[in-house]
Amino acid sequence: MGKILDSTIGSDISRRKFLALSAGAAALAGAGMAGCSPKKESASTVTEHTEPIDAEEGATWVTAACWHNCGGRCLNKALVKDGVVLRQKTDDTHEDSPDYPQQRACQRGRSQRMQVFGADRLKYPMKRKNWSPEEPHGELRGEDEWERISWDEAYELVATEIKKIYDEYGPESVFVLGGSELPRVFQLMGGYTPRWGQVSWGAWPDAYAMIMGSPGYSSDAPDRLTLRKQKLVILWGANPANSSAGNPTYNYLQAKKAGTKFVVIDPRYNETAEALDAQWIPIRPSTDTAMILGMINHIISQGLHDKEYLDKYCVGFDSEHMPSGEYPEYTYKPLERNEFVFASEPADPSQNFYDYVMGEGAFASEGAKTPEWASEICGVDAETIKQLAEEYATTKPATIFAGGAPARINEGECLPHAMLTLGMVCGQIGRDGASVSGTMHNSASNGGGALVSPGGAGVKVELPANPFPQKQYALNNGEMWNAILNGSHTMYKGETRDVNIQMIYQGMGGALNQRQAMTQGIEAHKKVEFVLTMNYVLNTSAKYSDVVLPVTTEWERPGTLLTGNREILIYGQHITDPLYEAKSDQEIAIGIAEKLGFKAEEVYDIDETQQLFNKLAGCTVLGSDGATKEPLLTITQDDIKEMGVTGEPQEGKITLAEFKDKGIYQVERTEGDAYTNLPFAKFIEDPEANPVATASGKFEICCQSLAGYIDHVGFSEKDPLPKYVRITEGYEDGVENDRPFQLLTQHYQRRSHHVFDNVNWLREAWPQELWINASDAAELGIENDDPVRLSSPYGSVVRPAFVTQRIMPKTIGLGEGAWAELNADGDDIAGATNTLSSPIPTGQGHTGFNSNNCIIEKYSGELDPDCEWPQRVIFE
Ligand SMILES: Nc1nc2c(c(=O)[nH]1)N[C@H]1C(S)=C(S)[C@@H](COP(=O)(O)OP(=O)(O)OC[C@H]3O[C@@H](n4cnc5c(=O)[nH]c(N)nc54)[C@H](O)[C@@H]3O)O[C@H]1N2
Ligand SMILES: Nc1nc2c(c(=O)[nH]1)N[C@H]1C(S)=C(S)[C@@H](COP(=O)(O)OP(=O)(O)OC[C@H]3O[C@@H](n4cnc5c(=O)[nH]c(N)nc54)[C@H](O)[C@@H]3O)O[C@H]1N2
Ligand code: SF4
Ligand SMILES: [Mo]
Repeated sequence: MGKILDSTIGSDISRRKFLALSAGAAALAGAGMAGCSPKKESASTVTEHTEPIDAEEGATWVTAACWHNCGGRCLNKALVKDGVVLRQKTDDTHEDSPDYPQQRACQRGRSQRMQVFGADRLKYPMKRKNWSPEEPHGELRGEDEWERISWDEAYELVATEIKKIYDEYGPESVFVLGGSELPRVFQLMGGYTPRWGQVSWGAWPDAYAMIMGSPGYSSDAPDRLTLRKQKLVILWGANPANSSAGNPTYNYLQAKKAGTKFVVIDPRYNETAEALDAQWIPIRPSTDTAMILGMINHIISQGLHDKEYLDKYCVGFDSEHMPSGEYPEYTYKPLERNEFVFASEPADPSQNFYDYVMGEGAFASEGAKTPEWASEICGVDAETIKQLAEEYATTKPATIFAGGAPARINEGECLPHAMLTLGMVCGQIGRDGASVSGTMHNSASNGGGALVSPGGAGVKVELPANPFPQKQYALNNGEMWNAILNGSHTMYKGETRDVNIQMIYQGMGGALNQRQAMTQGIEAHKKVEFVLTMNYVLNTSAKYSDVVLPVTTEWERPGTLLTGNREILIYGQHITDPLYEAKSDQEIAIGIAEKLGFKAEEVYDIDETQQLFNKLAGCTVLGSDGATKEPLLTITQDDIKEMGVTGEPQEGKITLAEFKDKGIYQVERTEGDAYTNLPFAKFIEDPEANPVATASGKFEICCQSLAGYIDHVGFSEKDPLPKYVRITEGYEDGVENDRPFQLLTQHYQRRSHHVFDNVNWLREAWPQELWINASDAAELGIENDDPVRLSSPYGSVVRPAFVTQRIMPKTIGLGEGAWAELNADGDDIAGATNTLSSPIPTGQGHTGFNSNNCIIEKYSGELDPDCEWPQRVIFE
């Protein structure tokens, strides 16, 4: 303890505060750590305190931000005394009811204090011992020791290095993996190379936009009250109980109580299927398109398709209704590629969907896409395919909610296309709230736009535009490591460009751990001249850097407004002053800019408190007419004075004091109110007057613009029709290449991606285990909890097996986001899924994380539980 205290002298936190803080942490640890005794280095072992502390006297409850990209948005409160958090709780601002629910936090939010006050917080600016601008010794990244440096030294070093790289190699040599603050300085310096590509929704975004003429791939879904009127809901590779904590599963339960039947199609009997007691249809990963085509074939064979709907609202179903090539002005432009020209040729009538799926006309030799044909590929028996097909075609309204996962595959565009086509064939899109969409994450169970929103920060500095902003100049996720190692990347089809990346910057995010092919990424990190990371923990990106700058968490900043759930806005407040020497990203950006000769005002013209005020003053809520935006907050001259900002008093629905006190504004919903979301209702009512923004003005089963776009991007090809294609690293490849196990990298309760993976409470509660089917385990002699090794051409992980019937045979499930930990044999004993994934650029530039063929074997070594591993504590 003495050592820890010594090292905090001169830092921002006082001795008294640190003692209390440690006591709080110890008490918390005692409450939560049963069964897992962390080693000395752990956050939770600072136990020395001699006097009992009446911790709660004079403490107050403050709304504590939970700011992660976790698919939820909930109210967390912290009991704070002198900047020390004693306890946490969640929403008790009003009585809970299904219509007006509390916004209750998950286990991660409730463990947040273990992250913010963890012993492994980055405390000081630091550099790698063997790194200097003259001799970088890149080969030692990830292995070298760390040296504490002062902020002034850090700014000087970073600025000198940046200047050198801009002078020697030019702005394009600076690669920004993510993070929004320092890039402002890079813009002042002449620009930088960005990264691009969809990781979350797989192939949904561009495919949906071009097929449906709407950007609402996630929000074009019934709101939670309309949901209760859906008679059938198919959760297709969606697991909101895991991946949308908060209220979505509760909302689904209300629908179930109202009579909705739920079906879950997933290689795993997932937690949502369990909670809803849904019909579970296990399926082979990445073969869903085959199942969908089998369903459609059966629906048409039975005469259950909605011919009238198809004729009126869609193009491409049969030879009579093909796209004409005469397009109205194209309205939706997702592409950032202005030079791209859309197809203007009429489609060949022989290439229609009916003939394809029924095996007729030009497709006679390919054969019909019958349920039996589908069953061979997807592993679902033909009878089940027929049963679901008939049920979906005849139960109205019925909605399909897809997760991102089934489309998070290589060449993935046919999946959303086929699923949307299934909806069209049954007339199930746009009637009575029914829809087909990738409605996961924040919008799971509750479609529609935000009802309450924050204002803008009001930063008015006009930065010079980055001359390399477009996809052509950015490095795609699937190509970036290769581009660094080999000096070239794809601009668009047939056109590559040379690049010479010499600096990697990672602000918010952790691409090294969270993008494909981490082992290749590590090589790329070792190759360049300089790697800089800003974070509050030593995540994988920080570990492989030269200079690491410690940032504050949201709890140490002036406050923040949190969005995501359409009905609520959360006001997270200042909980504690910056811990140790941490600074905000903005402060750091300014510090570096000043060393480069810029003025602070050239980066930000107003400070973070003023930015917060502007966001508060600009908060709006949608009026009861569902159209007019009204100011949310009443702000007085005294409020302005108290915040020490400039602004004008204003009138709104609630006072700033009330918002601060509750920490949340929640729009009350009633049956039939103006906040009801009925996707495409206007188009269905009058398609001529309200065309959708596709090339043809209708829903496109034959979508030339999507095919043309994919072709233009240049990574893979897509037919204008939704066809089953054998994908790279899919089921068929696995069988053929003797890597027959398909890896699913599900989003896991222990973490929000790689955030929280350092929290021992969560490690203990949710082990990083590898799901394997009991029949496969028996064949390989693997028993529950046995350590096993899973390998691909890119790497290998070792983890304990969870032997279960809850996963499809020849499928492995492993939660994504563990912090990679490579041992001397090169095995990643933490089980980061991107140790195994391959760098494959594909489709619209998305990432096929779930196309990953592996082999599995029993592991002979020992493996301690990861909740007993030492934390990454650099300085005490
Ligand atoms: N194999 C596989 N890989 C996947 C996925 C998958 O399904 N399978 N899913 C993908 C998906 S959908 C996503 S969205 C990505 C997410 O991956 P990332 O984009 O890397 O995001 P997070 O894991 O949320 O990491 C956020 C990081 O930012 C840091 N941070 C938080 N706040 C701040 C701040 O204010 N300033 C700074 N400087 N740092 C901050 C946190 O400590 C953390 O290290 O992962 C993808 N990776
Ligand atoms: N706890 C937690 N929640 C999160 C996140 C997190 O990291 N942790 N991340 C958030 C973010 S940024 C995102 S993008 C979302 C992601 O949300 P999702 O993409 O919906 O989540 P996943 O867990 O990847 O997959 C959902 C289900 O799909 C199944 N699945 C996988 N492949 C296939 C397939 O080929 N076919 C079928 N039918 N099913 C398949 C998986 O077994 C899983 O049960 O989650 C958000 N929520
Ligand atoms: S779901 Fe997300 S926002 Fe809600 S408590 Fe959990 S981690 Fe925090
Ligand atoms: Mo995501």
